[in-house]
Amino acid sequence: MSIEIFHSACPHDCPSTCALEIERINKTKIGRLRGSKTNTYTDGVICSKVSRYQERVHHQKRLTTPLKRIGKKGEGNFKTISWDVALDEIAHAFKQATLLYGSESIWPYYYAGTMGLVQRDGINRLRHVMKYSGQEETICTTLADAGWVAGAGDYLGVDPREISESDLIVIWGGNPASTQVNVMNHISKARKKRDAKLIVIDPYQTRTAQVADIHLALKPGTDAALACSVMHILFRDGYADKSYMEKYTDYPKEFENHLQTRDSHWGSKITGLTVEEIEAFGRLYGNNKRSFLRLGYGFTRSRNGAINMHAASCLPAVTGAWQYKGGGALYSNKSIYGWDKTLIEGLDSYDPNVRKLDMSRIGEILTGNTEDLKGGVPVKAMIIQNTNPAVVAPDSSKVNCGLKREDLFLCVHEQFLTDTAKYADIVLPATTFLEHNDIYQGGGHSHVIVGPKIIEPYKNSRENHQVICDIAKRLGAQHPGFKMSAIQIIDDLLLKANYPDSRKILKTGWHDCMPSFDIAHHLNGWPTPNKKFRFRGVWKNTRENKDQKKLPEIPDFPDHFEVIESPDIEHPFRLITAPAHNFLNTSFTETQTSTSKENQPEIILTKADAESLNVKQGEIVKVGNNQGYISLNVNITDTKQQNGVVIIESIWPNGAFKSGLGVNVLTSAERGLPEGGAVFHDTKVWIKKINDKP
Ligand SMILES: Nc1nc2c(c(=O)[nH]1)N[C@H]1C(S)=C(S)[C@@H](COP(=O)(O)OP(=O)(O)OC[C@H]3O[C@@H](n4cnc5c(=O)[nH]c(N)nc54)[C@H](O)[C@@H]3O)O[C@H]1N2
Ligand SMILES: Nc1nc2c(c(=O)[nH]1)N[C@H]1C(S)=C(S)[C@@H](COP(=O)(O)OP(=O)(O)OC[C@H]3O[C@@H](n4cnc5c(=O)[nH]c(N)nc54)[C@H](O)[C@@H]3O)O[C@H]1N2
Ligand code: SF4
Ligand SMILES: [Mo]
Repeated sequence: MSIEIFHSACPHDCPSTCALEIERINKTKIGRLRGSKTNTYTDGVICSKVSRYQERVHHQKRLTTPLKRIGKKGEGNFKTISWDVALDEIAHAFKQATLLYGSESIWPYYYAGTMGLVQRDGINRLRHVMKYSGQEETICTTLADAGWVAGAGDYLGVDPREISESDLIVIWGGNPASTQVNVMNHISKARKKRDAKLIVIDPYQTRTAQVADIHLALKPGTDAALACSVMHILFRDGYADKSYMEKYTDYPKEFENHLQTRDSHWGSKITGLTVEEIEAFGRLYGNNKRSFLRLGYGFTRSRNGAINMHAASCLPAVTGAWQYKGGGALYSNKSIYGWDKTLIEGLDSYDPNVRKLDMSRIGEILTGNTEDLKGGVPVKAMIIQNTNPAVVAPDSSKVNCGLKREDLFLCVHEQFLTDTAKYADIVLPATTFLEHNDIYQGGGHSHVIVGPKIIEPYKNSRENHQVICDIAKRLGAQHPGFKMSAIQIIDDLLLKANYPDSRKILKTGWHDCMPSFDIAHHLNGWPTPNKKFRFRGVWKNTRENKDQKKLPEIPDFPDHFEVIESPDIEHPFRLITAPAHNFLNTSFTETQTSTSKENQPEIILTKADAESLNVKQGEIVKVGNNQGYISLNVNITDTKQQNGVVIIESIWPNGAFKSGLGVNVLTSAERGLPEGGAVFHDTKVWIKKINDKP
């Protein structure tokens, strides 16, 4: 049989959403995966972990059949059962919980293990029709979203392909060489074509920072201070474009006054950068109007992260860089698509009176914190799709304690027996993106891509959509979406958005939704009520809980907001838990190549810190705080990382650690300000040599 080539999209949780070309060897086997050369964003480049996807899709540890727990929760002992028995048990458990505690005692829980709109978001249709508890999706983008929208109003920025037209690229708090690889390709083009400079703002030397012209290794959580000092320089030295600001921004004069006292000496004290480093950044930024700011997520994962995002997003509004090709900023383009997701998510059944639970506080929720439960009933039953909270959610000890509850019915629909699946009463085997139909949108670019079913489902695995429809049927849930196939839903979605249908998109591979230059650069006005970019950020607080504690007031204008966990005598270090190059969250931790490349969990320490702790390269240390501790190997660096800042690249499965739980034992489930959001890089810790007492 000859090899056929199919177009698809990478479904993983990554802003690249690469357009793929996939070799099909036969109906059950794929060959190589390549980045599409004709897609002008992907441009033939994908990450290495996905290019070896055969290793994941044809992995011998893929789940093959539904399972029922026979051992203790978390032990991982199961017997095989049929789909009918499994689905009946789930329906029975959900009906029982509803009968005894009400529909809000059921909490469907999901995240973006697949980014396909039908397979990922269909769980919400079941939720809304059945009035099950809602989910506040706070684990990833909440803080970044809040900070961007505070100024810019909506998620629209410069076409990332314009990076190749830029003279200066600033990668702020992201690590695209590992987390969004094709950005690096567009940067190389700008460097070749225009001799563009690359600045990377990151507390440690990532692979992106390694290739930068300038690496600003600031203290974590101090980005607003850096942004304010740079803007002070822009105003002070005549780089500010006053006529742009007059037309396109609010309160420029007041903002300038506010920045008067935020000079580079002030910024240096807070960020730990030198005055010279800050001044040089200000000059370079001011002198280059074709400056592209690529704003990542990493620098927003602190209690003050939203405020830091807003501060950084103000830079191009001060210089007026938005008016130039290759100038301006991109955080996300997710608002350009204009979807009507009523059919996918059952939005016509949405009831705002049903409580919404914060997914990042799953530990508190499952262990019965009444504030987190919004004063309502305990969670008694869950179905989890596309996420692995036993490892990825903050405050792991509490999360695992909650998942262990004997009175919690847990169904996990998964491709692998993850740490979360091990806690399940019923495990269901899931297809991969190669085995089902779906549709994907670029977050870091502007393409809609249809990903067709290319090979048959592995063994007895089923797609999310089918599982949700099968459960709905047993519960008597009524909605047109439960009676349609994934491809019918995709076509309805495309039709309502006035895009070509799935067959047409499959022929060309994708549909590019990028708005015109003028719209993307906001030259007809900003998507805010008065059409102006807001230096004075507009914040909302969506927390529905009436008894909430009074939150600290967010400063009127961008400023350093001192609400982060600062090191203290007992906890002298500040920890960042940045993504590992060869994993994608916990995905790919099951493939041998990725784990052997990552080798083992490590903590990256500066030389001076290692000396003060009296530890050597490769020795094992305990790292802890009031939530618990983990043990791992020391990796000493002599890069620009500041003393007192430590890094653990993540996210290793719990079993990679002696204590049986991983790095999120240390991270806090406290909500970032002002609307929640997980604070994965905002943690103070102590470090002890293994032979010291903890
Ligand atoms: N290889 C790989 N790729 C991934 C992922 C993965 O786990 N591995 N995860 C995927 C997901 S879900 C997402 S959301 C994206 C995330 O991708 P990114 O936008 O890159 O965000 P983060 O991964 O959280 O962190 C990026 C960088 O932020 C830095 N950082 C931490 N704190 C601060 C700070 O206070 N200031 C500044 N300036 N920098 C800081 C970290 O050191 C890290 O290098 O990547 C996706 N792609
Ligand atoms: N310490 C620390 N913790 C973090 C982060 C960090 O930077 N540091 N990053 C956070 C961020 S940004 C995020 S987004 C979260 C992400 O965390 P998760 O959403 O848990 O991401 P993964 O760990 O990749 O798990 C996704 C799971 O979905 C499964 N899956 C994939 N496709 C399908 C499908 O079609 N159907 C079904 N049923 N299952 C499927 C995969 O097998 C995989 O086990 O982690 C967060 N946790
Ligand atoms: S870079 Fe991201 S979207 Fe592209 S193939 Fe890798 S994981 Fe998938
Ligand atoms: Mo994420």
